Amino acid sequence: MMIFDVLTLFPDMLVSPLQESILGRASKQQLLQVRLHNLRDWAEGKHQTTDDTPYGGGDGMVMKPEPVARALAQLKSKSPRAKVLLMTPQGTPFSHQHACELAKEEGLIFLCGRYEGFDERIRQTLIDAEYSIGDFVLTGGELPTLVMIDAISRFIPGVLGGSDSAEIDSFSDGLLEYPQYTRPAVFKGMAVPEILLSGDHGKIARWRREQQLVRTWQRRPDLLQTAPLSADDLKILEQLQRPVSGTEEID
Ligand code: 4GX
Repeated sequence: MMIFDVLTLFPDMLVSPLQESILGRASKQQLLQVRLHNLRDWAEGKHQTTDDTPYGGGDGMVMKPEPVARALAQLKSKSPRAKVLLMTPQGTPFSHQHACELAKEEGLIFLCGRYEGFDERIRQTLIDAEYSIGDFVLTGGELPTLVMIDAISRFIPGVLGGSDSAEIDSFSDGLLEYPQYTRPAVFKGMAVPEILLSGDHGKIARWRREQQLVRTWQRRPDLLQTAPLSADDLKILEQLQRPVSGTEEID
């Protein structure tokens, strides 16, 4: 069973998302366990202070190193092989590939920052990897932690049932997904593509692959640099790049 430890000042932020739907089911089935820890429990003094003003001046607050160091020492003593992860806009862009690899670990410890983040000496000595979930600034590391736990859990065997298999999902083949349709056959005057009603599974598979390539080319051309493409795929992409017949220049 995969153990996720989360160290945060706001453990309640994570409770309901982890109880619902697929993650809730996986917890009940003991495929994973998320243990939430309040950093304040390792703070000292009457006010259990976890932050302080930055040396050198400036706006905002910085999280003090001692409570984090004490908390991580205790969590690591219980999960000695667990990797400690920090979520920050300065981290490595988190991807499908990272989710897949992290799912093979036996434990992960997520350190959630608030304010301007942690004292640099925490980052230097106690963190194994830093990830960013995108180029925007959030109010803390709690939502990135939820995003990462969700994405990682999908790769834990048994978490996705038969109807929600990870293998055939977006990104496992490096391309965007093809469009999906369900009943009714006509909705607000828009018909489902005829080929999907044909029952010809070979044709349907080729149409879906073509849709994946078209969408990826239109929306995320960067992904085509790394996606594994067949000779047939390249032929389809060549046709997309060719100008519409009748508009080509004559020389
Ligand atoms: N992808 N944030 C973390 C506080 C902080 C700052 C520095 C540690 C070091 C974010 C993101 C993100 C905002 C989470 C600042 N903690 N994290 N927080 N985008 O914006 O991961």
